[in-house]
Amino acid sequence: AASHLKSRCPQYPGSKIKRFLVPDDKVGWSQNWPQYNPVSHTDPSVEKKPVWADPDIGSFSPKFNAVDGAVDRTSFEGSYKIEKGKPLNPHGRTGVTGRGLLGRWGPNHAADPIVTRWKVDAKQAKIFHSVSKRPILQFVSIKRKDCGEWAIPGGMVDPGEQVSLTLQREFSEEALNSLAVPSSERAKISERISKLFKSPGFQVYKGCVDDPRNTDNAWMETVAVNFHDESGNSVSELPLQAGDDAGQVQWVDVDSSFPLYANHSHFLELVAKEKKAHW
Ligand code: RP5
Ligand code: MG
Ligand code: MG
Repeated sequence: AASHLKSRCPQYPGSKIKRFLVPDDKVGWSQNWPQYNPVSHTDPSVEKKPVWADPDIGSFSPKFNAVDGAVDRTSFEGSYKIEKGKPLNPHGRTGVTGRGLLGRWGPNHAADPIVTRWKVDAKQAKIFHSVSKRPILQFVSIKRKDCGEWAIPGGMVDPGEQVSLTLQREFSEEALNSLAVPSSERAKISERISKLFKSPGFQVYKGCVDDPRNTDNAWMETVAVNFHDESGNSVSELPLQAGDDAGQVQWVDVDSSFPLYANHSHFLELVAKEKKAHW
């Protein structure tokens, strides 16, 4: 249940909706709970049928647990159940039904680029943490406009898009503001950035995200990949500029005490472990 806390945040984001309270021992669908009376909620932004959203169930029956045309409706966590035509969140009850702010019924696939470098002093020497005695990593973090929380600059995988492209595109849009530069210069940014993103990277996590937007019938899943600038002369030299759904962007020390959106801290912990860095 530790990975299903933000999915049960009392107040549903961007609304006045209060989730039906789900205690830890009633999260699992296998727990019989006749009193469960979740609130149905689909945000107006989703109801007005934007291109990124599914229609309502009834008029529409997608192929769940399958790649449905260009939309990947498979889950990284195995086959999910369908009840009365609606998919059930593999991590259990959330206190809200419908899609809330999410466009897809079932899994909503995202990608999270974790771009890191070592924290160094004026002489380019690694800085070690006074308590853990380990070198400190820094990662590119954005402040989300929707909730004001610091986060990895991730975003949704477009229908049919390769995850490797989503990682690079979302990083460029949110941390380098590529959408605001003329297309001629955009090519230059993507050239510099694609070098780092062409390296295989370290796949940190693949699975459900404990996102506050999750509902009983719609949830976030992600592939989080670490791209590390070991020498500090690749991305470290690019000027960061917040764009799209990012309000601010900066290099942030990787540290367990820094609060992050959803369960992004967990992804950074895995990066720190792998790099034997301070956490
Ligand atoms: C999180 O939401 C993912 O981990 C990813 O960082 C992000 C994708 O959604 P948007 O940034 O497009 O809202 O669950
Ligand atoms: Mg984005
Ligand atoms: Mg985003």
